Amino acid sequence: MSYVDEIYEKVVAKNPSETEFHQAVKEVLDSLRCVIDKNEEKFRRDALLERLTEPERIISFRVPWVDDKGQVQVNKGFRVQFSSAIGPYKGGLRFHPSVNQGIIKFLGFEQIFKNSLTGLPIGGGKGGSDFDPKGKSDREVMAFCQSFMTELFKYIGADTDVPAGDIGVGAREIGFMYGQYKRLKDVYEGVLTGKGLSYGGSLARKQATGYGLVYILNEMLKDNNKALEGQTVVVSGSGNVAIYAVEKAQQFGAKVVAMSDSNGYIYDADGIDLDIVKDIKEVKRGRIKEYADAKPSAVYTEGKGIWTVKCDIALPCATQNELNLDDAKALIANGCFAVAEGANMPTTREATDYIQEQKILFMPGKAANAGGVATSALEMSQNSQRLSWSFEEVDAKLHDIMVNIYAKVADAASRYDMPKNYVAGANIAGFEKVVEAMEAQGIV
Ligand code: NDP
Ligand code: 2IT
Repeated sequence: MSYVDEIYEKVVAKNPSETEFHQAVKEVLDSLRCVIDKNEEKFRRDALLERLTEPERIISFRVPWVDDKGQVQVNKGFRVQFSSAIGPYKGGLRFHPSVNQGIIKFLGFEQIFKNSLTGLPIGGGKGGSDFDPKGKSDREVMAFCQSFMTELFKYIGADTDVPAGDIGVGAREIGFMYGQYKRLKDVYEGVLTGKGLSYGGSLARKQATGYGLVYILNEMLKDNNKALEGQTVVVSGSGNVAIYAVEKAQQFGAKVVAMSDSNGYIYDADGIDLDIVKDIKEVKRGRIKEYADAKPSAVYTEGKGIWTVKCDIALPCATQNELNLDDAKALIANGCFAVAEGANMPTTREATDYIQEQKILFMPGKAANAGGVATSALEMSQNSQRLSWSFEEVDAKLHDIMVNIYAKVADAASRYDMPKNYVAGANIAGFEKVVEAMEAQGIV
């Protein structure tokens, strides 16, 4: 059996029921086959893939907190410190009821290659909790965040592990966690990114993932003799990534006609009015349904189904496995010619394979959404320098980083005779730097 197949079997056997982790590992290993096979004996002797797929450390802990009725609640907390080969562990925290160890491991594993692609010195990590911030009061969210950090602070630090936001973790949660870290450790350091601007945050971090997604999409389109201007775009989700993807796509002259949340989706033939969405989501913490009350041209549909909306370009920006094979077929039947992943692994493996077979342009999340973590790394640099750069400076750096990622991904795909296979290109290019660093540092 080939080394790659052997490792995939081992990963499944050793981590039963962690299906998202299996899925992420399989996709990466399938792409790396051509690289590993060339040097199989050496990689096998060095147990390179065993080391790459086993996190350096997993911390899992109890998070007790008191709700507004005086009832004690208990959640699970996690931090997976996956790889420090190229820098301190870096990756977000996700607060969502679906969170379990397998989901955090898939996200941490993806983060290793994504962070490598940014070209910046950051390793891979991820964390979170099955806590659901939805419907909780600010006091309850604060109580939870303080309890979560009371355990997590022991394992993180500006040069060790630097968490940030992800689903359910935005400026409010980062603020509460930062306050508690500072209180416990008595140091004012850049231990989290995505901070508020008044206490060490970076301009453009809030926009970075969505803007970066559109910057790399634009590169991919240009390289394939297409343009974003005048295209009809569908964006799933209506959180941080989705909102700023819509904003930048509109700035490039695209027309965005649909967005969603976990309850349903809105279709607005006149094009989404983003100020209304921002007010509903960023100010009122409301539901996307409310958009149709505010905008007469919009129709709200309950449930999944956003991918049945006719578009040229699809940007899944909500969550993993939200775009399945039927969705991919519906998109392509409607003339969609490009998909770029704002979320982490939003496209199922079957859907990804189908999209690639149909020769539709496809940019995988670990390249397409890397602008968020890249700008987090820029926030770390500013914190170390005790300086703040202007919005334009950070945005220009983000733009350059995304252009570079596109070039690296396209180049790796071509070098291995798979031109335009950006899935393979991203996995190979991300892997190359990590493996070089691992080999240089010996058996650790
Ligand atoms: P937010 O919490 O701001 O928004 C998440 C959005 O996705 C909401 O509209 C939410 O709807 C929807 N959503 C979440 N879970 C589900 C689900 N199970 N089914 C359907 N819809 C769902 O998160 P972000 O925008 O930060 O993150 C979105 C994606 O982007 C995630 O995959 C994340 O890992 C990825 N990402 C985020 C980065 C960042 O910088 N924030 C960086 C790179 C990737 P509802 O409100 O109804 O739950
Ligand atoms: O998935 C991701 O890259 C993020 N949630 C952002 C991580 C970060 O450290 O900014």
